[in-house]
Amino acid sequence: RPVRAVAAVDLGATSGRVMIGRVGEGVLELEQVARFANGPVECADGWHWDVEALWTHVRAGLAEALRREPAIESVGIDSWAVDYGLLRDGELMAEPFHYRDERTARGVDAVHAIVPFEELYRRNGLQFLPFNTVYQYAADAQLAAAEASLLIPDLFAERLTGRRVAERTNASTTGLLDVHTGEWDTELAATLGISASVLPPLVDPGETVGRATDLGGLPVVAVGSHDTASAVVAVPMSSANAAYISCGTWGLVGLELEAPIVTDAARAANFTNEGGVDGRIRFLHNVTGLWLLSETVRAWSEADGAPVDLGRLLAAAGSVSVPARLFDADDPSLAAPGDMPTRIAALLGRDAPGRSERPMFARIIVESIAQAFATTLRAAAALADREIDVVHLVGGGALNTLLCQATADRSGVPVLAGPVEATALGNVLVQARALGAFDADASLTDLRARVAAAFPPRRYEPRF
Ligand code: LFR
Repeated sequence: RPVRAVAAVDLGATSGRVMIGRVGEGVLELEQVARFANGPVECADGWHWDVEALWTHVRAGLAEALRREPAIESVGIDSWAVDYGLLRDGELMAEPFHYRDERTARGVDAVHAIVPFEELYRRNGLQFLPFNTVYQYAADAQLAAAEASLLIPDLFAERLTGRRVAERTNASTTGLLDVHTGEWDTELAATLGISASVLPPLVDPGETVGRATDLGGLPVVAVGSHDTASAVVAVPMSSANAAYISCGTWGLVGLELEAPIVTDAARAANFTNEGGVDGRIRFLHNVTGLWLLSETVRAWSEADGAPVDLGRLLAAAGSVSVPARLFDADDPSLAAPGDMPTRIAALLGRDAPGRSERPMFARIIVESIAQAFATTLRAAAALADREIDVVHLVGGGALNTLLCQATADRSGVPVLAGPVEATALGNVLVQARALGAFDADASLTDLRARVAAAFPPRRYEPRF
């Protein structure tokens, strides 16, 4: 088989990238074409995304990818979940809100007043996150006037192809997808006063969405457009008892299952059942991940008037002794953008390190994240009745050796770190399979074996 080339657009909450992926016999490669910063933008009415800036980067990145590799056969887009743009007369009605904007609190009360959380969980299987799309809709005065609501990757696919669809893995994060059937729960939507007409037809990863007229008719192929769904495709799991942590802005900690678990215990532990590629279930919990570190570094850089070097900070953090006192990485006070060092110090109280002890502060953050990972892994094992024997840590967090080692130490199981660009790889692999780069019936196990061969993970043994 010849080497096939595709383009992957992967938009994370702190950075986005456009990649060329090459797939063939013994070949699985990524070439980064563009990388750009992303983040919350404060406007008069709250925190938004700068979708137009992202769109400019995406278009320029795709043009450059095609210039470098004219053999590209398709493009796939993934991004963070839950956020959406409303369309009327073919135009975006407003800049999409950022999920960290606190308007969602109103939506939570409004939804739960009509449908209690217990019932929601039975229907959609989602952990409670105050920003799940269904809560955002309840706080969005413009929804009633919209023709369609498109999640971020679907919004960009629409701009490229003119087609309005909802890719299923990402749609599963809205709260309006039936966790048992994978179809829109139109009854729930109606109960909540959400018109079914704004919910576009669902498509599955691997289906062609349409053709990008501005890119010479290049097909846009649906991938696991929820970034975490794409990341899980490229977790090189080989053990049936493997767990994963997809660690970027968030640490998504859990298991891949064949069927959802919506028991009272799963609900109480706040575990989610998101839709995966090939109909799998991503049974996981959101742990606040590198957000704590990136927001802290941002605050220090602002205070210093000069960028703080994360690499050097982490190296210094590695040589201080393991802190005795940690904080709860999932504390709600850490969710919104802002002065992270002050908020973390408030949680640590009298044990907070002094202002000059930045390496110690960074170490406490890393250890606290690792501790939350370990606790969540234990909960996942208990809820799914599985003995976890290895944890794959993929995403940007795999570069953080301190975090990988601390996760192994605190969870008591080996950590296999990498690939760093799991999300882009998962995006590429699903497109490549749709193009016929593998046997037609290539399973996720086959795709993961390719990943393991091309990107051998780095192993961290628990030290105690
Ligand atoms: C990770 C992620 C998580 C989702 C959060 C908000 O990038 O997609 O899976 O819970 O961002 O969308």
